[in-house]
Amino acid sequence: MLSAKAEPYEFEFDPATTALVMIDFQRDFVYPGGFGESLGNDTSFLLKALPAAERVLRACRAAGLFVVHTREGHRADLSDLPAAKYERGRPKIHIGDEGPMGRLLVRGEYGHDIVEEVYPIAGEPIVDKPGKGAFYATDMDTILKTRRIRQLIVCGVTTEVCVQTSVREANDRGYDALVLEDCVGSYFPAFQIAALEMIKAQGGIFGFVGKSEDFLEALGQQFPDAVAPASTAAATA
Ligand code: TIU
Repeated sequence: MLSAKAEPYEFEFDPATTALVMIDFQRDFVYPGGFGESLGNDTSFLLKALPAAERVLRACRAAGLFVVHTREGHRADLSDLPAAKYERGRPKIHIGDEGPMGRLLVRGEYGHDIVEEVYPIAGEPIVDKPGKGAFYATDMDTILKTRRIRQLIVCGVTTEVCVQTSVREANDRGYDALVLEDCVGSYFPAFQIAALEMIKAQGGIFGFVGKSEDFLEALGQQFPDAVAPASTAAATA
């Protein structure tokens, strides 16, 4: 069992039963012209989470952790899009409308896919979800339980919407989740802080919050090569 510094107290995890969950690092959220911007948001805030999330992803891959990615989106015929979600926000362009990166939040479109920096590789399932939570109307729980996963390391966007909803769902299904504060992003700086506070309040009411450097330090106790800085790894390769 490894132990990472976290709040409200250290997060204990067994790499064999731990999965890295990368939530919705899609162009539609992190780049201008996508669904996020259609709601009036400044997408540049989300890109801040990407470098640390990429570092964690590479280290987890090198350490052999199970990695799962999620994407929020809908069928091309929008048959799984509730009217309430379609109308919400009264945006100028809706889910399913054509934008510069293809139809907004529609599966198979360029904007719906994951950004290159953290793009999934073979062996890393992608869970397509119609809602904000990673477990609602998906096979996420089946995928994790089949691998006997019990602890989750969570990166992704946005902190107070899909990340928090997914962590709440994970908590109710019996998982322990560690949210890495520098690997999650919000369009709203105040919500970033509040969302993380909520998770770790009341003794960790539905999860833990930590920093990527502390998680990587813990992982490095068992897999020193996996977390070696790029220059060291290149020098020893
Ligand atoms: N709008 C917003 O903050 N988030 C979403 O709509 N989806 C996700 O968080 N992925």
